[in-house]
Amino acid sequence: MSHRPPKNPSSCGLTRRNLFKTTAACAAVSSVFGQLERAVAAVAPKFVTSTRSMLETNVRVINTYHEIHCHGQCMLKAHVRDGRLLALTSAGDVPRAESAGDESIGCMQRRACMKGYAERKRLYAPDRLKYPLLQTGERGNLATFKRISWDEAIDRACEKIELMKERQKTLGYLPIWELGGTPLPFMGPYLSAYGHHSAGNQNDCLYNALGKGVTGHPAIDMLNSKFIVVWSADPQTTSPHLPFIMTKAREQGIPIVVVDSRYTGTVGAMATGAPGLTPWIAPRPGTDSAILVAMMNTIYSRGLHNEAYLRKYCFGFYPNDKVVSRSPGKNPVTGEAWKGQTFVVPEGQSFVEYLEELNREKGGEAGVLRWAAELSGVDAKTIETLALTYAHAKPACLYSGWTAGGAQRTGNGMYYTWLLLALAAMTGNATVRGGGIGSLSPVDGMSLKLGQAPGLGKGEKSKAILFSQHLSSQVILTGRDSRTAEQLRDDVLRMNGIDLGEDPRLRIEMIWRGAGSCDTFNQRGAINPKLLAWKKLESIICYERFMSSTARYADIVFPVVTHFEESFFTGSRVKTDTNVVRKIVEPMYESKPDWEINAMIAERLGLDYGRRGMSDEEVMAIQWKGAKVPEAYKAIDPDFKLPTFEEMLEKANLQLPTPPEKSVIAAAKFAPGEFPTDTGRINFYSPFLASRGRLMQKAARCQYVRPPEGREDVVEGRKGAKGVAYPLQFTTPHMPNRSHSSFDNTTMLTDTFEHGVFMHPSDARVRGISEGDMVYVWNDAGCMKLPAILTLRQVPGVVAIGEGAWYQPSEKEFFEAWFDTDGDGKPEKHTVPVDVGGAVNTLTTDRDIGAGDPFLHTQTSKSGGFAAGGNLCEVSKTLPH
Ligand SMILES: Nc1nc2c(c(=O)[nH]1)N[C@H]1C(S)=C(S)[C@@H](COP(=O)(O)OP(=O)(O)OC[C@H]3O[C@@H](n4cnc5c(=O)[nH]c(N)nc54)[C@H](O)[C@@H]3O)O[C@H]1N2
Ligand SMILES: Nc1nc2c(c(=O)[nH]1)N[C@H]1C(S)=C(S)[C@@H](COP(=O)(O)OP(=O)(O)OC[C@H]3O[C@@H](n4cnc5c(=O)[nH]c(N)nc54)[C@H](O)[C@@H]3O)O[C@H]1N2
Ligand SMILES: [Mo]
Repeated sequence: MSHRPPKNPSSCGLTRRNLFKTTAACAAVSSVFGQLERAVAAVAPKFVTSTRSMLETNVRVINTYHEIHCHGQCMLKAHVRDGRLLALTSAGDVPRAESAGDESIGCMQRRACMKGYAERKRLYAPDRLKYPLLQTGERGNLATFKRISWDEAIDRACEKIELMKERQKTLGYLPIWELGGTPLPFMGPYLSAYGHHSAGNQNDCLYNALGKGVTGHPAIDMLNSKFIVVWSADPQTTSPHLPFIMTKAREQGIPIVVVDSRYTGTVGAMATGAPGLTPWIAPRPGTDSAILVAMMNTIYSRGLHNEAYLRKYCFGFYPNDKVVSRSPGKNPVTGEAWKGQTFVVPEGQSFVEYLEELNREKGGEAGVLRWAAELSGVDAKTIETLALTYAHAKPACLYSGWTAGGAQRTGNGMYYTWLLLALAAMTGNATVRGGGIGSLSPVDGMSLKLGQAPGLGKGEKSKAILFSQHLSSQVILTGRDSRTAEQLRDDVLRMNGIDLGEDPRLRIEMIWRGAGSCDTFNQRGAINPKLLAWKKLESIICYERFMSSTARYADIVFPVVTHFEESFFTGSRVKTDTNVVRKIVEPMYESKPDWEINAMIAERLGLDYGRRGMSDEEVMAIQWKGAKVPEAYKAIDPDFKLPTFEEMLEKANLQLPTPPEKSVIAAAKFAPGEFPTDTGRINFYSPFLASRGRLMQKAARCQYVRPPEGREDVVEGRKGAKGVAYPLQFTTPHMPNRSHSSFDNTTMLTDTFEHGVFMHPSDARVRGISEGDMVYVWNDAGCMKLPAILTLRQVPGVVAIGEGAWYQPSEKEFFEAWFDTDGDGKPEKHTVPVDVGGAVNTLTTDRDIGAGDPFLHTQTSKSGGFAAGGNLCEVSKTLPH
C-alpha cells in the first residue's frame, strides 16, 4: 500500500511511532510489540516485492480471501496465468528465516490452513455442478438428475413459485421456507425458521443475562490474563488465527487449562496445566454445568466471591434481590421500555437459594463436589483446585470461542453458557480487562464499517412467519412446532398480523434454498425425519456448487460460481478484518452468481429486483465510499488513513488492530445498572425469560439442568423407545479437514483424514471391535456405518464423530428407528436406510431446548439452541435390528 512507507505485511493500522507509544504503556506485552518494531524495520522491504509470484515471473499474483464457513480469516495468494489458477499460496509465504515480522500480534498474518490450500482442487473439481439440473425421478436419486437449459430451469422454478402464489390467496402467506437469500421478502409473507444450530443457546443466554448485542471479550485480551481456561473450544482446529495469540500467552507464562470431552489439538499444542491441574480436564459431554455449579459453590462457600460487584452489577444472585431498572432496552414482545420497572427475584429463585438447596441435597460443599465429579467423570479434587485457582487468579479468563464451543451445542447448552458468564460475574471477571465470560467477541480489534451496498429489490419487504428450525420436519408434516396452539397463533398475529385461527397450522409446501452458504439437510438435526418430511413437499429448489445433501434432495438445482469467480467485500464470520474476495477466473461452465439467479427468477415473476447491470466492483466502490473507521480507533492510531479503493483491492485485507492493553471489552462500557437487559444488570435470574413461559427446561436462572438425553440416562439405564438402554455418549466436533459439509468431497483431504467413529480402546474391546472395523453407530434416531478409529483422545464411554460428512443412504441396509413425527410426544417406528456417508445428524433428534422463542430470534437473529452432542448411542460390529 502506498499511502505511507511500507512497514508491515498487512494493511495494518499501527504506525511505528504510535506503536512505540502504546508499547511503553504496558510492560507485559512490550516485548512482543518491541519485537514487531524491530521486525518491521527488518522485513519491510521484502513485502514490497512479495506480490510477485513465487513460482514464475510472468504469473500474476492476486491477493484474495478464503471465504468459507470457518472462524479463520485466511488470506490466499492466487497465482494466475491466462485465466487459470495455477496455485494457491498464503499470506505468510515468506522465507522462514526472514519472517520475524510475522511475530506481530497487532496486525496478524492470516495464514491459510489445509482447506485454503485445497481450494484449487475444488475450483477445478470434476464434480462441480456445471449446468442446471432437473430431478426426473424420485427425490434423492442421484442417477435421475438430467441437464436442462437455464431457460427451462428458470421457467420450471417460476411455475412452482406461481403455484405457491395461488396458495398465498387462501393462506395469506407464501408456503415457502426460505433458506438463504431470495426475493421472497418482496413477494409477501413467507416462512423462515428461528432456532440456530450454531450459537442459539449462547445468544439466548447473552441476550437475557448480559443484554442485547453485548458480546464477550476479544481473544487478544487473554494476554492480559493471569489464568486461561479454554472451555469446550478447539481453536487450534476451528479458529486458525487464535492459536497465535494463545501461543503468545503461553510464552508470557500464563497458565492454560483446557476443559474438553476429547483430547484436541488445542490441548496438545496450547495447554500448560497449572499447579495441581493437568493441562487437560475431560468431562463427559453435557456435564460441564455441574462442574461450573460446583466451582461456584466452592467459591461462594469459601467467601472468594466478589460481593460488592455482585450487589452493584448483578441481579438474582442474592435472595429477595429487587431493582428498579435503569436499562436502556425494551421488552421485545410489548415494546415497553424496561426503565422504571421494578423486578424482584421470586422466592427460592435466587442463585444463593439454589446453592443452599443443592448443599442440602448433596451434603455440603464436599457433597456438591462429589455429585459434580460423579456426573462429569472429573475428580472432585480437580474441580476444587480449578475453582480455587480461578478464584485467586485476578484477572482470569474463561475462553469458549465465538459460539461458546461444543458444550454450548448440548442439551443444556444455554445454562452452560449462562453459568460461565455467572462464574465470571461472581468473581468480578465479566467486565474487566484480562477477564472473560466464555463467549468471545468476534472482533479482536476494531472493525471498519462499510457503506451500504445498493439494495437488490424495490418496494415493501414482508416479514417472515417464523417456526422452529429444530422441529422443521414436524412442521412440514403437521403444521406445528413445540409451541402450544395459543402461543403459535399469538406469535403470528403479533409478528405478522395474520390470524391462523383456532387450530393454527403452518403450511410449508416448498423450500427455496437461495443465495449463500448452507446445507440444511445435512447440517441440522435429525436427518431421518427429514427424509419423510421433504418427500411431502410440492417442490425444492437449490442453488449450489456441489451436489450437497440439500441439493441431492432438491428438484431443480442451479449451478453457482465459487468465490474465485466473483468479487465482494466480506468481514466474514469473525469480523476483525475487512477482506476482499477477488475474481480470479471467469465463471466456469454455466454457473452464475447467486444474486443473478435471484434476479432472473424475479424478472420472470415480474419483480423489480437485481443489480441492474452493475459490476461487482461498482457495487464495492459504493461500499468503499461509505466506509467508516470507528472514531475510537483514532485514539489508537491518529495517523491512520483509509487506503484508496484500488489499494484495498490490491491488498485485500485491512485490519484495525488494538494492542492488548487497549483491548475493547464490550460489556465494560455499561455503567452498573445500565446494561441492556430487562433489569439493567447482569442476570443470574431472568424475569423476561420467566415471563415468556417458553423455556423447555423451565429454569429461568442459571443452574444445572438435566439435558433431555445425557449422562444421567446412562447411569439410570433408561431405555429409549426402541427398548435399548444406550451405554455411550457421543460428541460431534468440527474437523480440521472440513468446514462443516464443505471439503467432504475433496479427496486430497479425505484421503489424509479418515472419517470414522473415534472411540477409546476399552469401549472397542468389550464390543469385539478392532481398529478400522466397519461398525454401526446407532440410537433411536437412526443408524450409521463407518470405520472405528481407536484412540486415547477419547475418554471411555464417549465416542466422537466429526460433523459435516455427507449423508448417503444405503441401498442394502435398513434399520428400525423410533422417532416422533406427529407431534404427540410419542415416538413411532420407522424403517430407515443406514447412513453409509457418515453424516452424524443421522443420530441427532428433533427437539427444542433452551428458549424456543421467535421473539428472541428477532433480537439476536440466531436464537434457539441445538443439541448436537452429549446424546446417547451404541456401537456394534453387526447391523442392529
Ligand atoms: N476446520 C473447521 N473450522 C471451523 C468449522 C469447521 O467446520 N471446520 N466451523 C466453524 C464454525 S461455524 C463454528 S461454530 C466453530 C466452532 O468451533 P468450536 O466451538 O471450537 O468447535 P466444536 O468442535 O463445536 O467444539 C469444540 C470442542 O468442544 C468439545 N465438546 C463437545 N461437547 C462438549 C461438552 O459437552 N463439554 C466439553 N467440555 N467439551 C465438549 C469438542 O470435543 C470440541 O473439541 O468452528 C468454526 N471453524
Ligand atoms: N451434529 C452437528 N451438526 C452441526 C454442528 C455440530 O457441531 N454438530 N455444527 C453446526 C454449526 S456450528 C454450523 S455453523 C452449521 C453449518 O451448517 P451450514 O451452514 O448449513 O452448512 P455448510 O456445510 O457450511 O454449507 C455449505 C454449503 O453451502 C454451499 N455454499 C457455500 N457458499 C455458497 C454460496 O455463496 N452460494 C451458494 N449457493 N452455496 C454456497 C457449499 O457448497 C456447501 O454445500 O452446522 C451445524 N451442524
Ligand atoms: Mo457455527
